Amino acid sequence: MKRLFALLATFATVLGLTAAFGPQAVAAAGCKVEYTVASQWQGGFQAGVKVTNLGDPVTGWTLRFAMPDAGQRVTQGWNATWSQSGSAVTAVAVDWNRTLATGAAADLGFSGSLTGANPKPTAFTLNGVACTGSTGGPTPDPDPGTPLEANGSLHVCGVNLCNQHDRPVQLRGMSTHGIQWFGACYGAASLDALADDWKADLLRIAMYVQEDGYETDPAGFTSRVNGLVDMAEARGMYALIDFHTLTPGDPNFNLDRAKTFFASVAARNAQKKNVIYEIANEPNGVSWPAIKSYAEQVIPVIRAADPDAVVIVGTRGWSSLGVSDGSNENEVVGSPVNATNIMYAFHFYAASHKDAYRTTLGRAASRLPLFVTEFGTVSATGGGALDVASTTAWLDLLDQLKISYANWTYSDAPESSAAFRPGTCGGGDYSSSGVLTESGALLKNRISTPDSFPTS
Ligand code: IDC
Repeated sequence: MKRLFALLATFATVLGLTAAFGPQAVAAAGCKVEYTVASQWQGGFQAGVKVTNLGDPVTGWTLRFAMPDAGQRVTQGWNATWSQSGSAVTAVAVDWNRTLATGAAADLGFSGSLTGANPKPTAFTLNGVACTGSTGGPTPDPDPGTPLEANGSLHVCGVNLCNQHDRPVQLRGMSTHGIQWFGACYGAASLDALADDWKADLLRIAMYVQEDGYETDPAGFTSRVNGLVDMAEARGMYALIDFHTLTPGDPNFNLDRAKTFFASVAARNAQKKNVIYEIANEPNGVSWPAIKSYAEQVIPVIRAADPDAVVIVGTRGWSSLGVSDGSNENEVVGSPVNATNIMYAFHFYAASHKDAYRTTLGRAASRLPLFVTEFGTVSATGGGALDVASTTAWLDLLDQLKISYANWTYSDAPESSAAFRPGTCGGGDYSSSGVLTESGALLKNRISTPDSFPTS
């Protein structure tokens, strides 16, 4: 036997195949699965499946597991292609998550039907290997401080947003509604709730330019925005200053106003670590070259006063990277804004924008730094039914790609995208569950989970 081995080894060396017989030949494999039931109701449930690759990087993967009984069925799944035969469930990677580096995770989920109790599935395997692993590592600092303390000054690193330790981070937070209409929603109590109960990292300050916004009182709106920047900072949150252009859709219509506004807020806030600038909410009915030209005139104004802050540029088709106009990210990749430390905005409304948009985002995320500065759980009108499955698919994808987001809206507007029930901002209670809408409850659940920002 020994002889045979020696012979084989010699043979291998001669053929230059030592590695094929050495320990390196055995690809390291292993995985960990975290299965969570997010919600359950009569006859159904929704579950999340986070699978972490603990072995060598894989390109293309299949996750299998066994439902405890065949009456428990996947009815709709996301972030993978799902199938079920008897009790055996299969989830195959989709384009945007087929590559899993060592330690990387894919977040999948599904809605299921249920006949009896809801015991956990068993026998999880990734590419045929049992998922028995644990990721180990140091336990996170029990008191990492506020998001602002943990991350400090932000900058763009490759396609990511990075913190003071030069490590990628994802900020999760909420957008105000138009501050000209819902000012009453942004006082000390509501921002305390956002920081303390929601544990949000980010407040987006939506300053409309038209519709009774900035153009009617530039000094007044500039000072309101600055006040909100300070309130966010005092609570350890980042502030995203959104120059909320919408109608007309060509940001150049507001070029002079943008220059005046950003020169002022950038000078006033240059020393702060918590400010991010979003220079045009949703360009629409306008070409990418026109948006790029606007950006290349506004960004230098910001840089002159505040050289190192992150700036976010809206994209074509209501910040859809052009998808809503039949285009895609190629126009930006092929002709990027001539500036550094910038990101591009991507917006979606979960009930209106689904797989085609997710596919574009997944592909674009490895080519462009992206920030979801606004999204809704409902239709693009801001109303209609909450789409839980699509919202969950989106948020799982954003978590996986470490893309920051702000949800429309932290307000009590009489529309289903609002987080609070109408009338909430007239009272002082932003904390009890009774004041939340369905959308608010879902978002608060997602945003309040621990951040575990990298600390070194
Ligand atoms: C909507 C508001 C609604 C308001 C309307 C026009 O929810 O109350 O009447 O704007 O100002 C966007 C925009 C955002 C929209 C939102 C929902 O950025 O201003 O808010 N939406 O329609 N893009 C896609 C959807």
